[in-house]
Parts: sequence; structure tokens; C-alpha cells
Amino acid sequence: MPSLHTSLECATRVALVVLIAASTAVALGATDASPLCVPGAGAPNGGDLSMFHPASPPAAEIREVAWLVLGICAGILVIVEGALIWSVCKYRRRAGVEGEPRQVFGSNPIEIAWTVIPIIIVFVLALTTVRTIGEVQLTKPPEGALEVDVIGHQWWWEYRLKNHHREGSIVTANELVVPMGRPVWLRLESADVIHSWWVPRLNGKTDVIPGHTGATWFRADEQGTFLGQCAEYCGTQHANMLLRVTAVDPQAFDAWCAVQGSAPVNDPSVAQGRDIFLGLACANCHAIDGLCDGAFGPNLTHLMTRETLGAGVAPMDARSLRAWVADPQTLKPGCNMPSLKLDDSQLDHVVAFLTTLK
Ligand code: HEC
Ligand SMILES: [Cu+2]
Repeated sequence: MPSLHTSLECATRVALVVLIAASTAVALGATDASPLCVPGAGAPNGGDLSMFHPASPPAAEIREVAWLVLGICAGILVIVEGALIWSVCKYRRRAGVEGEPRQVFGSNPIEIAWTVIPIIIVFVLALTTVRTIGEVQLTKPPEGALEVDVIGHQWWWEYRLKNHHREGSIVTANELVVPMGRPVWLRLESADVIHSWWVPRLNGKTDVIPGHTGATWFRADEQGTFLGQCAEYCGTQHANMLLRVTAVDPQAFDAWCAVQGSAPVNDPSVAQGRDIFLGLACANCHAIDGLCDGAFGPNLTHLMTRETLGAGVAPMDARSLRAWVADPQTLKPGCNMPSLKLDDSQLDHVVAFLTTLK
């Protein structure tokens, strides 16, 4: 008897099949031409966030496992649902046919088949997953790796790397430039809560946990900017904690390091803006090499070399900077920089000073 219960179950299964088919179609349709992420106008964050377009060895490994798991699961789905639909049609109640179809109890071949096949499937999945984890999660830096310290903050990323041009280290925020083709080893720490560093085209997610140093690696085999996203909910502005990794040729990387490692530009025409900056609380939260050493907010020594402001909320230009300094809470509500209520003339001077920090 087709009860309400069985009809409901049937409907649920059909809905599930449609849902899986639709989401697979969406995932497959995501190409470079149709970016998954299409944010609001003005924010320079459109781009490819698909793990199905790897540009780095660990990301390629992850895609392979993903396809294997998807493939096996799709096979199981087709076989199980096929058998279900076939029996529903074949053994449905027909006019003129009395009683139930032949009932089969206990069949050794069938019992053995549906015990052994799943065991084999589980083994294949477990072994390939373990092998992939081994290849993706290295325990020490690969040969010749560029080593970078990453610190997750609510809601921005800090990067520190060795300065080969003079004493100390290069400190920057949100945007990392790396040499193409060279492995990059990241050591990850958090300044507050749990974050997760995820640039899908370069590697899988790595949690950034307070009181613990995590590690991950990638090797960008293509030139270009790879986008990412904090992947662990970390508070109100979690969605505006974007990642940008730009892979360039080795000469361009050296040039970037030389700029990042150099002293800040000293432009006497903006001395008034600099003095306002140093006289206000700005200097307690921000570092500018040789001028102030606040460590709570991003290092501003070479601010204007970044493409975005506030971890991706706005493009880095004078207009956005003015809006930001006037009141960061309008661009990034809840963020950890207060408005210092500067008047128009102070704003003009401070912004003029900031725009010289190239
Ligand atoms: C209480 C600490 C604090 C004070 C005071 C402060 N800031 Fe900030 N600032 C931050 C934090 C935290 C961020 C990162 C916000 C984010 O992206 O979520 C930030 C971000 C910025 C940025 C963007 C940096 C980037 O790379 O995206 C600029 C520019 C900036 N501050 C300038 C200023 C100026 C100018 C002043 C003084 C008028 C000031 N800040 C005062 C904490 C502070
Ligand atoms: Cu986060």
C-alpha cells in the first residue's frame, strides 16, 4: 500500500536528486568568465574563487580528491536511485493484480555484495584522502621556500617576512606578493579569535588559532592575483576580511621587497598632515617605520602600494581614504578603528600625508 509516509519519502528523494544536480551544474558552470563572487560596484574584489581552478600543487591535489569523491558518490546515487525508481515502477500496484510480489528473504550473494562493495569504496576514499592530506599538509617548509608569518586580526591580515635589504622585517597587511613558481611557507597565528586562511586556488583552508602556530604552503604556478576569504566566522566583519595573494616574476618580487623594506617616503609638503597623525591616537595603533610603532592596526609605511583598503572594503585611493579616516564605521561597521572626529581641514592634511606613503 503506498502510504503517505512512502510518498513523502519518495518526494524527499526526488527533491534531493534535483538539488544535487542543480548544485553540481552551478559548480561546473563556474568558469573564469562567470566569477562566483560578484561584489558591489567599486570594490575591486571580483575574481575567481573556485577550488576547481587550481593554480598551485596542493590545490590541484584537493581538486583531484574532490572529483574522486564526487564521482563515486554520483555513481552510488545513480545506482541506488535507479534501483529504487525501477522497483517503484515495476512493482507498483496494478489493477487486477492481487497480493504482494514475490518476497525474497536471505540471499548470500546479495549480502556479500553489499557488504564488500561499500568496504572497498570506504577504503579507496580513506586511502586517497590520507595520501592527499600528507601531500597538502607538509610538516616542514619545502626546499627554497619563502617563509612568511601570517597574523589574523579582527578583521584584517598581517604579513611579516624577512627583509633582505636591511635590518628587520617587512610588515604589510591584507595583500601578499609572492614570487611565481617558488614555494611559500606560511606560519599562521591569531591575535584574537579563530580565523581561517583560505585562497581556494592556492590551497585548502588552514585554521588560524589563538595560542597555536599553524602552517600551510602553496606554490603559485601562474602569474596573477588570487583572491581568498577568511573561512571561519570571526565576528561582525568576518565577510570583509578578504585575502589577496599576487604572484609575480622573481624580479618584480625583488622590486616589491625593496619598496616594502625601504624607509617611508618623507615629503615635506605634507608635514602638517604627518604632525596631526603623530599627535593623535593614530600613532598609538599604527606603525610607520621610524615615525611611530603602534601595533594594533595595519602597518601604514607603504600603505599606497596596496590595492584595497580595510581588507577589501574599498579601493585604495584618496576618496576612500578620506571616507575611512573620517569614520571607518560607515565603510566597515563594527571594525576596531574608531572615528577620531577630525574636522575637514585636518582630514585634508592627514589624507594628503597618507597618500604619500608609497
Ligand atoms: C584604536 C586603534 C586605532 C586608531 C586610534 C586608529 N586606527 Fe586606523 N586602523 C585600526 C585598525 C584595527 C584597522 C584595521 C581595520 C580593518 O580593516 O578591519 C585600521 C585601519 C586603518 C587604515 C587602513 C589600512 C589598510 O591597509 O587597509 C588606515 C589608512 C588607517 N587605519 C588610518 C588611521 C588614521 C589616519 C588614524 C588617525 C586619525 C587611525 N587610523 C587611527 C586601528 C586604529
Ligand atoms: Cu576572520
